[in-house]
Amino acid sequence: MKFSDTLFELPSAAAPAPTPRFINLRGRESPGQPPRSTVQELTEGLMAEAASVSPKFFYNALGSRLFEAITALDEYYPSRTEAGIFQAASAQMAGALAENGLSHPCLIDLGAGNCAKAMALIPPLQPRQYVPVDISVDFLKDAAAQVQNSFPALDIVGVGMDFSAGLALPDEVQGRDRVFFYPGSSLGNFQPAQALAFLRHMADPAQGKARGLLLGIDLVKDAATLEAAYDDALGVTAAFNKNLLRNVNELLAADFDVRQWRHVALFNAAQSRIEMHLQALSDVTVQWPGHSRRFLAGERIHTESSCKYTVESMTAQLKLAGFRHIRHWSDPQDWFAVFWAAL
Ligand code: AVI
Repeated sequence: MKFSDTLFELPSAAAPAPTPRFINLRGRESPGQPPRSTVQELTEGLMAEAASVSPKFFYNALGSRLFEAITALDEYYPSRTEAGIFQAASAQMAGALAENGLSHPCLIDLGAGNCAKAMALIPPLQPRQYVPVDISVDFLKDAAAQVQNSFPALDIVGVGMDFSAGLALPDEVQGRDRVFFYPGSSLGNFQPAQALAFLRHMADPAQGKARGLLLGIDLVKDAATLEAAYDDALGVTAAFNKNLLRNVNELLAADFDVRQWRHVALFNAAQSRIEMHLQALSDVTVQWPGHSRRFLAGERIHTESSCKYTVESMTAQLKLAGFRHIRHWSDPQDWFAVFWAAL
């Protein structure tokens, strides 16, 4: 049977889809017992003069669902714009991969979430192995099982890990023909210098072992459009931002009162990034074991930066990271771009 026949074979009643393999590298994270590094990282950020919490702490189970809701909002144009680009150009993308000898790649989906974006790319890209990776383990397990249901013959290895800390993937992930799929402008959540380091790490033959990268990135545009995308009328993004405090409460046994904070989103043009903050509505003292922090009214916790690139600035980043054969596709308004970059 040809590869394509087995990949798209429908599940029959007699042979239910297998449960995909799943490797959890996140360690034990029951409430009250997060890894020591998590406690340390959160404590350092909250105790800093300019307090901050990494955006990775948005994504507990509720946060992942709230993010899914954000992607359906009218104001949040990145998801639908990127989906339109994939729909229009996925055959050309498959052609670009094939030109680089990657007709049946190992597709590594960074921050896979509900795996919906990759599901649409599996038919045109025909991966030999699909590796969804996410920090939100339970959410990912369910999503990987759904992918397996749709593609019963596809080799799937789900990996629960914080890939912002490194890309050392388990041995079950094939080492050759690796194509990283990093959609949704998630690279924008790193500062440009960190983004470059991450791209270099991906391309390193001793680390990520990438042969190619499919990258979705949001482009610079007018401030009003950008700010509306991060401060929607329904308040979903505000809930997503404030839910981070609930996650911190759970991880640190802290006592943030969500009602004492307001959501702030602004475009910092000088740094070409949207910033999200939580701002104290009045003086508040927050406590967790061994620590206490007083925030004055108006003081902020920086929770996310979402850097916006131009086609030129992202091309330059990819070149600096060692990628060659770079091309991109964008929408008619040039609001978003998908890059293919091969080594
Ligand atoms: C996941 N990441 C690319 C989103 C972004 O646009 O920076 C997260 C997000 N934050 C608020 N809305 C969406």
